[in-house]
Amino acid sequence: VPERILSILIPAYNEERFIGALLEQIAGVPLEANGLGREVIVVDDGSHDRTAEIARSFADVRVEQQPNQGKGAAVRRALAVARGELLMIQDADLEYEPCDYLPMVAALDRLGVDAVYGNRYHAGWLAARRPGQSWRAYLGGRSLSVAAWLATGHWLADTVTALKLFRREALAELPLATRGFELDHELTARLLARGRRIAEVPIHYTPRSRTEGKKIGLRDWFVALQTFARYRKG
Ligand SMILES: Nc1nc2c(ncn2[C@@H]2O[C@H](COP(=O)(O)OP(=O)(O)O)[C@@H](O)[C@H]2O)c(=O)[nH]1
Ligand SMILES: [Mg+2]
Repeated sequence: VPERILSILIPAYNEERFIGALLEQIAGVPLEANGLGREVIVVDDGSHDRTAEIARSFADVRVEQQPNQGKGAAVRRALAVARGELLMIQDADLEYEPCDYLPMVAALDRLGVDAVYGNRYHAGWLAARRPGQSWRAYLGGRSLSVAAWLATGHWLADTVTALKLFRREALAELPLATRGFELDHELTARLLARGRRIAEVPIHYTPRSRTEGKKIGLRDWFVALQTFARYRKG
């Protein structure tokens, strides 16, 4: 059986504080021992810091650079060059952890679904807000689950999670159009409209604050609503 490759796609914008530690953590994930090949792609989206330089110091990491166009554009650049049949989107800022890759791949295979999303909200509703997570981020994300459900008819506990795993064939057919944070929601809406199945698996999450560099905001919440509505029919 030819070994499957897991492509890890990392959009990075001014992440010099985190990118090195992230790439070291990825190197420590025993993918090969679990029958997977690996490909790591960092798309430096016009950073003004040492993000690209640090990423390039890792021998097995492919680094693409482009002028700043948004997270979605960086993810799409990575998708365009990725060779794997399994595609994992991983943020560069260590809010999400590589130790969750193998459980997500296992769920993809066990359930036979087209995508697995990392679910941060697995402690039940009362305990669901994560330590250190702002009410704004928490309620923003959870309300977008309701919006996505209204638009698509499918319930995802954590639709705005950034740790997402896809089978290549499910993504390959999508005529993607967005370039910002809303690419996540375009993917979700278009996949569900095509009858693709998305499962959720509990993951680790360590939120970071605006002062630590979080960039998503209220405007993105409105854009998310629009995006679910716009692509709900595919
Ligand atoms: N390519 C690109 N990536 C970005 C941009 N802004 C943020 N990112 C990356 O997208 C990921 C998520 O950004 P972040 O600000 O942490 O958003 P949040 O955690 O979803 O609130 C991180 O890996 C960032 O480096 C941007 O303008 N362009
Ligand atoms: Mg983040």
